[in-house]
Amino acid sequence: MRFTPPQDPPITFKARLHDARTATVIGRVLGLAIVVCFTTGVLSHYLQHPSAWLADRLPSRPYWGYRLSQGLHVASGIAAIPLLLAKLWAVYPRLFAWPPVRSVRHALERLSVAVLVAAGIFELFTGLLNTFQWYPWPFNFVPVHYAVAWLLLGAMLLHIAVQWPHIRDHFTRRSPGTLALPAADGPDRRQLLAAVAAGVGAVTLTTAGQSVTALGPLDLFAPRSPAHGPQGPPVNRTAAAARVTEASLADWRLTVAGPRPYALTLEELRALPQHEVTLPIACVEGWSKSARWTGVRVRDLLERAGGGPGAHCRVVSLEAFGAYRVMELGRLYAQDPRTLLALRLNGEVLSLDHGHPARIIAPNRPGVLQTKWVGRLEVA
Ligand SMILES: Nc1nc2c(c(=O)[nH]1)N[C@H]1C(S)=C(S)[C@@H](COP(=O)(O)O)O[C@H]1N2
Ligand SMILES: [Mo]
Repeated sequence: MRFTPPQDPPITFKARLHDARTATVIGRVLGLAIVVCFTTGVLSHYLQHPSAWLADRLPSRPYWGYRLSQGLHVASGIAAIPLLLAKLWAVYPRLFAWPPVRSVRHALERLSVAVLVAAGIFELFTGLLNTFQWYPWPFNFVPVHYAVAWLLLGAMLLHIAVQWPHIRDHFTRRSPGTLALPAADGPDRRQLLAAVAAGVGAVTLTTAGQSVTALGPLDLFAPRSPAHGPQGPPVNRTAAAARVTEASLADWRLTVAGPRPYALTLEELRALPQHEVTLPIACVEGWSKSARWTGVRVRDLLERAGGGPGAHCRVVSLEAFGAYRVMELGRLYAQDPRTLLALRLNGEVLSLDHGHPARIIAPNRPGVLQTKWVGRLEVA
C-alpha cells in the first residue's frame, strides 16, 4: 500500500508563500536549529545533573567546551524564534482545511502538529524568559523545560516522518507530481526567505555578543552584558541575595573533611602554592566571559586531606539556602590542574559578589556549578 501524504487544503490559500516548498525551506533550517538546541540542551542537562556513574566520567576538557555548547544552545534557540514564526505563518492556512478531520489518521496527524507547535512555542518562550531570569509561571523551569524538550523532539521526528514525501520532493527537486509542488521559485518567495534570513541574522548578531567577545559591540539585546560587572564578569546572584555579608565572614575558615580533616584561615590558604588560570564563567543563561583566576589547586587541597588520585569532592557554600549551595565536583574536574579554589579574579582579591573569600573555578563547567562563598570541601 502506498502512503498518501496529507494534501494542501483544496481551495483556499493556494498562494506560493503558503505552499509546501516554502514550508519545507523554512522547516529544514528550523529543524536544524531545534536539533542544535536540543543536543546542546541535553548536554547541559547531563553536565548539571549527572548520575553517580556519570559524575566521575564527565570530562573537564576542552576547557571552553561548555562555553561553546551553551552559547550555541541559547543562540540557536533565539534564532529559532523568527524561524518558528515564519514557519507558522507559511502553514497557517492549513488550520482552515475543510473538513477539519477527514479520518482517524488525519485527526492524529493534526493532533501531533498541535503538540509540536505547542511544545516549540513553550520551549522557545520559557528559554528566552529564562535568559532574563524572569519566571512568570508556577512550575520549576529546569525540569519542565527539559521534559518538554523530549516531547518537542518526538513530535518533530513524527512530523518529519509524516511530511517526508514533501521534504524528499524538495530535496530531489522532482517535477510537480502528486504533491503539486510548484517547480520554480518566484521573486515573492525569494523576498520572503531573504526577510526571514535577515530576521534570524538580526536577532543573532544583536545577542551573540553575550558569549562571542568579538560581537560585543553589537550586543544590544542580550539580557546581561559580559562587559559589565565588578572585576570583569557579570554577577547573577549577589552576595546580598545569598545573604552573605562581610560580618558573616569574620571568622571564616575553609574546612576540608576527609580521612585527614583540617581547616585553614584565609591567610593560610594564601600561603599555599598559588596557581593562575584563564577560564571562562559560562552561565547556563547564555552569557560567558573569560577571566584570570588565582588560587589553590583543588586537587592539592584534597590530597592534603588524604584524598587519593581518584578523589572527587562535594563543595558546600556558606549561602544558607539556594539551589546552588551544594555542588559535586566529579573526579576529572577535581583532579584537573586548572580547577582552583580561587582567591583572586583578574589580579584583585575576589569581591564579595564574586564569591569572596573563596570560590570554585573549573574548566568545561556550567556557571551554576562554579560555587561562590565556599566554606567546606568534603573528600569522597
Ligand atoms: N553559592 C553560589 N554560587 C554560585 C551561584 C549561586 O547562586 N550560589 N550562582 C552561580 C551562577 S548561576 C553563575 S553564572 C556564576 C557566576 O559567577 P560570577 O557572579 O562571579 O560571575 O556563579 C555561580 N555560583
Ligand atoms: Mo548562571
